[in-house]
Amino acid sequence: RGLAPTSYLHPPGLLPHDLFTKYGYNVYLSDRLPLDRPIPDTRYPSCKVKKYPHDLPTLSVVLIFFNEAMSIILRAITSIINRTPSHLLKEIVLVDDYSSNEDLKGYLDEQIKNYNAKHPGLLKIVRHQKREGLTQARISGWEASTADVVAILDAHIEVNVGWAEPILSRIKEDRTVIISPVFDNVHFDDFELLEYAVSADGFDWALWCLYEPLPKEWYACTSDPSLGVFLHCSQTPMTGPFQVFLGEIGVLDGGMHIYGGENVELGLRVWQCGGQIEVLPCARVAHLERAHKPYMLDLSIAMRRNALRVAEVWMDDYKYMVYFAWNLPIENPGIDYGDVSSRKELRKKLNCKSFDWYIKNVYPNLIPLTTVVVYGTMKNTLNENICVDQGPVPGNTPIMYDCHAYSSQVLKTSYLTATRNLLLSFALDSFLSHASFVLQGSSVMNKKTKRCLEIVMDNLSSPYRLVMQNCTGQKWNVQHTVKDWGKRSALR
Ligand SMILES: *[C@@H]1O[C@H](CO)[C@@H](O)[C@H](O)[C@H]1NC(C)=O
Ligand SMILES: [Mn+2]
Repeated sequence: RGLAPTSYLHPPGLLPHDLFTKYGYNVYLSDRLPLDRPIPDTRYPSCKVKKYPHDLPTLSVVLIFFNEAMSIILRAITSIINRTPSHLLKEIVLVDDYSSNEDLKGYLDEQIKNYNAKHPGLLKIVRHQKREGLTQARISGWEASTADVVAILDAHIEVNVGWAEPILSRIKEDRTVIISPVFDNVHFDDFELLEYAVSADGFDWALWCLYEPLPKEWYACTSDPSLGVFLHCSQTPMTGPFQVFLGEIGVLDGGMHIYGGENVELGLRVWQCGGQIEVLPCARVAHLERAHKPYMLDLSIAMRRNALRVAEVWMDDYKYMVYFAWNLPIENPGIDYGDVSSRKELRKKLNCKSFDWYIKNVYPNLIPLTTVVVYGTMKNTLNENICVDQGPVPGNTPIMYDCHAYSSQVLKTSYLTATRNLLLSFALDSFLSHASFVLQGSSVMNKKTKRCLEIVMDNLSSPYRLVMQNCTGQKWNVQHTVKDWGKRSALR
């Protein structure tokens, strides 16, 4: 097995370490690994013996990149050509989100010509004229695709054997199913493949994707582990193949910035508008996870904005839970999430179901925060520059600390239940269980001991301490109040 062609090797002036810093993975090694290197077949045994029809829908594969190393892109292309039946692979569409690396211009065009000399019309490239972000890049790739089924992937992947047939055959069975393959992990340093477990990705109220355990039925002896599992979120890198059904419901929300939230938006739109999303254990794609993201801006800013877009368009009265999760006031959150009117129209036009239907029928594991009445930071009226804080040892004794409103001070999951008990989430739990907190600006009293949560200053030079003591009439406020909670009948 020969080495990779050397024409794209990086100039000797760049040390392996510099390359690593620039790209976030071991480019020095990648440049020297064969483009057609074998990778372990991570499929279940039942997948390997499964038979699929010869006659299946055709496939366009979209590969998105931004300043990716040339050897990585060429290896992705090579794996797709070698591991997809040629009668099914209609084209590979490269989408360049305005890279600045020189080799991704003329040299890449030459490579495309070479591939097309061997496989006429197979490779296409779409180049953005400015940086437009992942979501727009996916949309551009989708729009340039002409096959029956479109698979949208990052360019730092290698598809594994037999990856396409299960996807195409499932979509042939049911055209409203959106599929994700299982993504295994290519290590950024040694490029070894690590097998990842199948998981049913879900999300939390901040709309971050997270791993959900698989449903129990799936593990039952009688079940076929090659069958699909429901997905609620296509975990970012894990953007699976999309198909024609998406053309009807729209690919992604073009109003989203950079990154984050688009995966949950897609999930909700598909489920609420009559489709479903599945992960197929027999379809495996190896994904290179960077050690660091060299060009990523502060993710949480774009994520928060995108989350509010999703909440406003798709979540009805449940949208308030997204505001709790991000500790934002429901009125005037101070975030411009852009114009969502066309998204709301789309939802109406497609006659999509409610979020209440979705959470009750499709995603019962997502627990509504219906008892929240106050959330955010908690201050004593004696001194409003300091906030209750979980302290240096989470789960230990809470302290008073200068207000910064980062997560250690946010009573995100503090609940004021119908019986008006304040259950403070973090460390205060044991300290304060069964405290009563009737209204904003009232004392916080432990109903058993009749003692109050208060602050004391031992002498003028020491900071305030948080204590339980005989009540002296101190009052507390929590940052945000849910004013008309309980009037929202949909949430009961
Ligand atoms: C707290 O109040 C109780 C009941 O009124 C009283 O017996 C006790 O001495 C008080 N403790 C302090 C430290 O003032
Ligand atoms: Mn990726």
